[in-house]
Amino acid sequence: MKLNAEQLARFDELGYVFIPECFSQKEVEALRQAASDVLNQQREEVWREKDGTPRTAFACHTYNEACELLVHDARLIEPLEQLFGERTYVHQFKINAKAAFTGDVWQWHQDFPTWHKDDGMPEPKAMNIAIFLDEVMPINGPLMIVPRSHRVGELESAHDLKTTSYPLWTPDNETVSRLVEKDGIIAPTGKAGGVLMFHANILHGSAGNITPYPRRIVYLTLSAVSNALTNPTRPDFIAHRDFTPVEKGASDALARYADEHLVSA
Ligand code: 6CS
Ligand code: FE
Repeated sequence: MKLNAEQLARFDELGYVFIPECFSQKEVEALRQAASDVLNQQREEVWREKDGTPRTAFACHTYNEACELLVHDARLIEPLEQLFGERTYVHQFKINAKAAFTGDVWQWHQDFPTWHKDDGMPEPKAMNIAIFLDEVMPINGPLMIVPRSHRVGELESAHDLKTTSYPLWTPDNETVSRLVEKDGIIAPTGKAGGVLMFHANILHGSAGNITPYPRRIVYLTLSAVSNALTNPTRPDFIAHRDFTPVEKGASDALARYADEHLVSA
């Protein structure tokens, strides 16, 4: 799947591309079952909120087949190859649970400072791709984005270790206010199966989820192969050390997996 001229222009201008209903309901259902299975496991790659509910499951593509198929999906790889003009490797893969009632905040941040400072990633030639596993609504902690903020470059940030159970480099409130005053905040919402691709320097965050509706999202981070990590300090299930280009699988691989494995409700 290639981005069209309008999507490319919007990405350049606003710093993100939203593709509603990119994955079919059958594919999403297979991924949702995979997510439930993964998030219930007790293992070091599954991080929890302060109250014990699962928050993030890292690297589950290494032990879950549906997640593995998603990593090789051309709908995710091709647009990034197009934007970077070269092939990509998998820097990170995770499921963020944002559980019903207890899903906690992600503070305002840019992704690149964390990759740069913690992993030694040289350039913002990497991007997060969000795949919605549940409907994202205005009320269940949608990802909020400050459009055009990718153009300001890497903001000064401090390591925030105390706000949530996840350490992150975050800019101060004055900086966030200044950017928001200029360009506002948007929150793409929509059905499960939607895909949101956003620039490594776009300012984003999300509020907690006190609704009964979970908001599970898969995040695949792909980086240009010329942009290999130089000094990773985080465990390899958070910042992968394999910089070989990711291969594209068959275009119907996930749909076929769903046909073979879906446990009907
Ligand atoms: O730790 C990381 O690498 C990832 N976590 C967040 C919330 N943003 C940056 C990055 O994708
Ligand atoms: Fe992020």
